[in-house]
Amino acid sequence: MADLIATYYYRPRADTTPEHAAQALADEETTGTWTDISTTTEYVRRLDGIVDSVEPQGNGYLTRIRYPAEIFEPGNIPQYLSVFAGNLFGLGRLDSVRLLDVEFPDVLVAPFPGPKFGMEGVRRLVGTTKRPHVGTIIKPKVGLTPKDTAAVAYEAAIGGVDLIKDDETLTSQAFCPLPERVNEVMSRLDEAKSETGRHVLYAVNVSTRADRILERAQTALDNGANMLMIDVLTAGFDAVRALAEDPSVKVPLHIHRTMHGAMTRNPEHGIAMRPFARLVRMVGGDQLHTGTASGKMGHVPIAEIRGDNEALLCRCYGLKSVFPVSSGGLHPGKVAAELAALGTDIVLQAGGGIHGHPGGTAAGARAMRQAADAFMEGVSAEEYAKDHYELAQALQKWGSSAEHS
Ligand code: CAP
Ligand code: MG
Repeated sequence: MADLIATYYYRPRADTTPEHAAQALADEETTGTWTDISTTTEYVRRLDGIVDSVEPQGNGYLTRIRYPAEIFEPGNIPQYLSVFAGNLFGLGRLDSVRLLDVEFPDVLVAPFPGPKFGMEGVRRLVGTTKRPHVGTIIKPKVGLTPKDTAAVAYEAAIGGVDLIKDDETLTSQAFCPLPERVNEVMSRLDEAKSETGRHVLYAVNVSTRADRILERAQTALDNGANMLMIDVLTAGFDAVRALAEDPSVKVPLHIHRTMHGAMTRNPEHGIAMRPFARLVRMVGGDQLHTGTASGKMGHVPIAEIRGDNEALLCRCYGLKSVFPVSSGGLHPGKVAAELAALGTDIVLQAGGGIHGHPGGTAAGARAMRQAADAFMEGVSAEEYAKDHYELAQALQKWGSSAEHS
């Protein structure tokens, strides 16, 4: 049985050598504790964590820790996390520690069916092959009634988006109960479909308490939902899994990562996006936010985002690929920079960058699609804007730059 290997960046406390600090981490998460103990019988030693390597990196060190696969209960994500992303973050012998990546042995991935649709399945539903998908988040993120939410969705669909989604904080509050919202939005999307012939996805945020998530998903499906959304870090990996593995859920799952910044943002401490991306693929997310090259959120090096997207797209473990989502502070003037940096197998989302368009939501959606079309045709946004009015208006308002918002 192959082992699980986790890679960490860390800084040891001043009175601790790098080797001792890495060993303390391996011990804490496997058979050891802070002192010798009399209860460690010899046969337990096969479960010892092994420090494979320690090398200098930046202000600290990089270590690869080998965890025997037998330590893990196959298929139990909370238990996996408690080992390679558990107590170690609080150990006093380390001033800081960041989990960078995890290599899973086959035996620990085998219990997971992975995405039901994956990128190819989502593309098939929408009818695309190569071009990036364009999506929008209904804004304002909270406050609209179901009818007004549906009116915004209709405008976005008419303008040409492939995907409309709830924002991460909208679930089923009194001002916009989920059943009415889904019902209204889906009937307006039907209207748009009869006018344009295009199938637009609506990702309904079903995040809620663990024991009610299936029921809520069912309510969304009963009201016509053709995609579901889960806030994976606040609802939990098993919330996604419960939906992915339920045979009655026959729609793709859009995965938002709200709260990730608490763990991913500090380059010296926490958890990088990579392990989360791998877990989301295992539990069955069909598309996942991984960040932008030029948007409004914290600036992650582009190479890191590319690596995260590669973890979603690579041929591995026999799992379908996950559609990466680039979102946060995007507008038509940033489309070329995103596609050049991250490739065209991507969902580009814009909330403010569509609903803030001077011509309104439909014009904003058109401008985003025009910017994507321009890139696919190898033409600059400025050139394309000469005979695409909505794009011209967007560039006039926001400009076109690869600088972060
Ligand atoms: C984007 C967004 C998303 C962020 C999350 C927001 O809206 O809806 O939640 O993209 O970041 O509320 O900010 P705008 P990430 O287009 O109006 O910015 O995808 O990096 O997790
Ligand atoms: Mg949002």
